[in-house]
Amino acid sequence: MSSPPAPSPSRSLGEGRAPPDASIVAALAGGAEALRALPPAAQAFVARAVRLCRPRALCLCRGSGQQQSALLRHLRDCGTVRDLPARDGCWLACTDPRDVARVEARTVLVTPRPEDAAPRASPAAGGAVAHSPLGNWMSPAELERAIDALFPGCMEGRTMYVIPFLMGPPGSPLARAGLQLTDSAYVAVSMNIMTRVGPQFLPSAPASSSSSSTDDFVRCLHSVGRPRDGAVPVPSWPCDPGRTLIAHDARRGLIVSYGSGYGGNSLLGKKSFALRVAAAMARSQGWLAEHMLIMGVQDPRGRKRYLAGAFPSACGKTNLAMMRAALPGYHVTCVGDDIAWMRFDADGRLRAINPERGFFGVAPGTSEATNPVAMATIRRDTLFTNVGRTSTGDVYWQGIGQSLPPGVTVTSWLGQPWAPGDPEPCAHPNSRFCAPASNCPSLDPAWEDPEGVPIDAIIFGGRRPHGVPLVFEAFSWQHGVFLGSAMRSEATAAAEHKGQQLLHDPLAMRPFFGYNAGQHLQHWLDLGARPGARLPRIFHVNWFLRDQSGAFLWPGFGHNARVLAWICARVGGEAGAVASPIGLLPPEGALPLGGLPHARLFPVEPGFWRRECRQLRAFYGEHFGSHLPAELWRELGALEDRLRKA
Ligand code: SAT
Ligand code: MN
Repeated sequence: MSSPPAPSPSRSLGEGRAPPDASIVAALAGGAEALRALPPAAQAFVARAVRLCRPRALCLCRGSGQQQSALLRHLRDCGTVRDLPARDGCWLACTDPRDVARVEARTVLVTPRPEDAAPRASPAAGGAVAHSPLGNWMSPAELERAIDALFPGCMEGRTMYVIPFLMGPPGSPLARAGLQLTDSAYVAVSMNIMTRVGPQFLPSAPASSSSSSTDDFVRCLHSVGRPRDGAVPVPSWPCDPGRTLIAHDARRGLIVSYGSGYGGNSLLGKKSFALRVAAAMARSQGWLAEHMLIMGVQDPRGRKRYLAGAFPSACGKTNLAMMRAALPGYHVTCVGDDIAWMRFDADGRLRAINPERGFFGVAPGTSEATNPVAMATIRRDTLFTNVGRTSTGDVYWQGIGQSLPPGVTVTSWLGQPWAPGDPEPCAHPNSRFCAPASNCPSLDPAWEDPEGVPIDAIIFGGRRPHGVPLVFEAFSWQHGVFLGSAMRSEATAAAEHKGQQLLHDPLAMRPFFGYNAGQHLQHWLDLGARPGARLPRIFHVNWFLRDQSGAFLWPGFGHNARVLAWICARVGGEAGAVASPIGLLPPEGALPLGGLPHARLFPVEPGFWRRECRQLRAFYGEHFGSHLPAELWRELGALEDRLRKA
């Protein structure tokens, strides 16, 4: 008789409360101290990960400024970051050029059945992985196999950073804890900017003895990886791009990421937890986790409204959230620029928190003209990645809006000498700044209110060069959800896609859905049907209309305040609207257009919209099929009817 197979090293990575093999951990440099500070369930997770990944040492992250400085000095000594003497407390990291953006093709949701992950994720016969535009699926057994192939010994010779963190303001009913283990000090430093870090944020005991292991904190295991052939062409930025995997098992509250140290692939509090896993939690707990900015708009009479806005990555969410209104008497404040967690309160109002504590914004194009508030936010204590560096120790990128002083030279993100006019940009198109929210001069006073801010309007938008008006309002919540489901935008540099293709991006969540996108839309519809819900109005905006020569029609940026003013007036019942087949439009003269003809900014061309309907019908059919809520098929049919009569 053959002996039973040895237990897989990954088996039950996320489960169990008792710390097994605590002695292994305690034997590591820093191990005993790291363990003692953590509740038993967290100790168990660390111990299992240590046994699997075999790091040389453990370092517990406490969220202190002192530790942050020590980590940055360590990163400097490793050549991962350089200081930027022109800016207080600022640093520049340059990555392996193969590790520069989210890797959507290798990002998966782990569920027993493929249809729980994405509407049309159908694996090839007997397969354990399936790809679809609305999400990729992996079976739990395949995840175990992948962990066994990727993680054993992956941290050998490295330190494992133990990062307890909180998403959301302390004390908020919406805040949730996580524990990320990573072998990247860069990730530890970034997490300390983007989230609230410290062992005090981990719940000390599970809510009840019957609670599952997902109730206390989300377990996040991350390694930059170790290529099989041992080749690390950029020793200061180890990664394993050929085998990258970012896997989410929301049922187990487990996120496993291997091979990339960049952005959303590795800062697991952000897209992985705050969007994908949180969306799955939100579905069962009756709230929403969405890819949305949150902003306050105060009008000249001092009345304040809060808006949430969903736009695909790199469509100007940060610019909008930090806008300086170019409209007299209006004042805009920022609650968050990327993610909103929202729930209805006892009075039926939708309230939103920003689960993050920092901004991870696109650098190129950020300037005093486009986003002066961001420029102020990144003056100090900011970690830049993949931007250019000047000989005076400052940052530089395309569209920074400042010419180089005489004699000042630039080194590109690739470490090459660079001069204005060179064909390649000095900063990678997806280069980023990572800055604490507290640096932001327009930060809303209520940004850390545990109850969240009351949301009066929801805005959907994308980059649409033609056909889609500057702003229009949905007829109803259902119609608004339909508008969200129908969102499309030009591809951006935030992921690996190439070219100027128009991508369908429902709710701006396409790469971030945490469960079947059809069920996510159904969850929106269900929340809207809740008795007593005082629903926000829903709008669609498009700042990106172009004329025949390809130039933008609308000045955008601070001038978008004119559109926000109309939205706030609609919310307050003070502005009229004109019905059209696609929704409610501002009447001519309702918002100042700076001399631009109304008809060009508010095109409602039946031919364009009929084409749009045909493409949407094809997209719905091909990618949602029977998983699309019946209400949304009905909304599409109703739009087609209205256009027929137009
Ligand atoms: O790299 S991130 O996913 O964090 C940024 C983005 O895509 O918006
Ligand atoms: Mn984003």
